[in-house]
Amino acid sequence: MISVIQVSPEQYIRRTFELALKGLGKTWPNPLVGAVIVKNGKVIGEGFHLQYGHDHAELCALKNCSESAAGATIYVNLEPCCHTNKQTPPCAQRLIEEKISKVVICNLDPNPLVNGKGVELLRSHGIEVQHGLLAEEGEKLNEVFFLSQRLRRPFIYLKMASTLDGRIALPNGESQWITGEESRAHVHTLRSQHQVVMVGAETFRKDNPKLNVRLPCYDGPQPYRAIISASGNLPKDSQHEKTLIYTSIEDAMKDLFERKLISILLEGGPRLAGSFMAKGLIDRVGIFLNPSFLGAGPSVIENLELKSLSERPFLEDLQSSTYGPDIFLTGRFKKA
Ligand code: AOF
Ligand code: ZN
Repeated sequence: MISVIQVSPEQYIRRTFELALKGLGKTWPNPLVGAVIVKNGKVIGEGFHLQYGHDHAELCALKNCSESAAGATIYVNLEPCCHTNKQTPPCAQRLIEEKISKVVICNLDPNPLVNGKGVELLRSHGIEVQHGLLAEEGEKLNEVFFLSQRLRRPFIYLKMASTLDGRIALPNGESQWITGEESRAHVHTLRSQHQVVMVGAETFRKDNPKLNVRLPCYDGPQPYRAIISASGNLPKDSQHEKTLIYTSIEDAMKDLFERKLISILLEGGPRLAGSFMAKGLIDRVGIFLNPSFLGAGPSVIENLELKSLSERPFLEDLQSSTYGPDIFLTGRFKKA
């Protein structure tokens, strides 16, 4: 007896997420995209967007096809692009040429140059198009790209580390090693997933941090360092080629976006973090909590200055994990 295992469209879309994630940290300012091509119930090609400037996911999957893609269905987590004034040729046009018969999409592309036009172009050539499958999950996967396209500014991920009572140092300033080794190692993974690591001038002057990725066998790009300093008065060695210095948050947001630097890891200090938070400019928080108490000393967030309890910013969609002795919590502030 031959048994045929039916794979649902949602399962193929889930597979596109897995493929897309292989580009994490390398595709910015482009989104994470994966594609699966299925013909007669069999996967004949898979691909993903590996890096900015490289083939888009659909083209990569087509290049990997074990047979002609004519008559096949392509599953892709983002609407195929159709604009031409850019690095790579448009995917929708290529799918038409390859005689793909059906396109199943998770999210429409919020890029105003695409946004529904890719779907229209495919449909105008008689291709069946479905979209919106697992849309919420797809939004989470591409939260950085989607927010930066919609709000025309970079996505800010605030990384913090504190004791359970939210303190980061003793009143005398002693602050080394609040969290464990495993947490500190994970910070390097976070850095590898962002284009820019940002700190305030106070943190920079005090710790003179390298802010680079130090992971065994890491050969990916090193993030830019961005320093916010109202006075611009920084030590000489801060001026190396991958360092950007800004005198205000507003200048930083504008210039980073113009430079296509859209994924920013903000590493403190507490006053800068509070100023960003007060302006509604923090999009995701990741905090390492060491199961200990200090009872006194600076808090992980300063400068927030709320007028009532109801104003306090609330994280949603919390996820927790552990790194050695520490708990790691991450969540998002409500989307705009
Ligand atoms: C797709 N598939 O895999 C990706 C898409 O500069 P380019 O040529 O890489 O184009 C970038 C734009 O294309 C990007 O802003 C987004 O709208 C879309 N990304 N589209 O069909 C992909 N990465
Ligand atoms: Zn494309």
